[in-house]
Amino acid sequence: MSRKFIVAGAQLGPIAKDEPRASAVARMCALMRRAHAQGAALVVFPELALTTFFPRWYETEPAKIDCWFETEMPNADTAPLFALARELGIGFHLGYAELTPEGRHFNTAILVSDKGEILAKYRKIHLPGHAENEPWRPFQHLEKYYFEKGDLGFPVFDAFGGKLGMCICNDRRWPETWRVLGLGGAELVVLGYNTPSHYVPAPEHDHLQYFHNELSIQAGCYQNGLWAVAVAKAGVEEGSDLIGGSLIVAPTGEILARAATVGDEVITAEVDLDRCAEIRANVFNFDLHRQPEDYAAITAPKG
Ligand code: CDT
Repeated sequence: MSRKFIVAGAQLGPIAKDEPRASAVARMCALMRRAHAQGAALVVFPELALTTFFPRWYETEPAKIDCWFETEMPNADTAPLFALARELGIGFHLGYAELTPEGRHFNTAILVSDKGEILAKYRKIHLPGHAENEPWRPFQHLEKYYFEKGDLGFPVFDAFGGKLGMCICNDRRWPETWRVLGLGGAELVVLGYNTPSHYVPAPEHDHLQYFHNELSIQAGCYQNGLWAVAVAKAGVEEGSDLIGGSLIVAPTGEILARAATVGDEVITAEVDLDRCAEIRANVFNFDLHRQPEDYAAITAPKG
């Protein structure tokens, strides 16, 4: 049976601080229609796709924090996305801020089937930035303040005729993320990102932000023989410039599609999950060539 299908990345341009979720969802529905018109079976949206990237501001009042979070999914604001997925018969991946009934806060992503059912959930493990307000910065990156570390590991799910994994933004820079997903058998990894082009602690790397994005994703795909769709929230959002360049990468590490703008844009490519074997049966045949007994330092305690 052929395991080929078209995937889409639905890049979002900036979302203003006062932009209602209904407006962001309407933009996503328009992108979903475009992806479907291009034959996509699955469309991938960015990290924290329903709101502006709020960790750039320090806030202490619980109500002013929790207003960025979703307490249920789907909910009144996101229902149109689920309904459209059902109507068109297209799956999607969505990043959002999750507030659980126990009051826990996570940076979360879900995978939704072409019938509008939630198939899988991932909670971001590598939370970048800092845990305390640092007023000297031109903008904050307070993910360690707003979110708990994800508690679901890096699971791999049966979906879309293959094995799918998820990660979120900063996770993509870590080879461990890709290797754990690869060891779990992932054939396609989907992820969203919000990456400022200005890296405050090391501005000498600003011109490398996009290079590091591609470098990490291409290496993750090649070294584990899997596909990836990586999708940005891009453009100048509340004065903070976010890189674009959403991309679709093959198991060979080749980029098959790349966004050309920093606005709302759909990219597509045909994915053939059977092509994972080109790498997995050869140079990265884990059974033949991997030597885990020599890698103990990777999982040793910190410090
Ligand atoms: N959202 C997110 O994880 N962004 C980080 C920014 C760099 S660390 C401050 C990233 O890895 O792209």
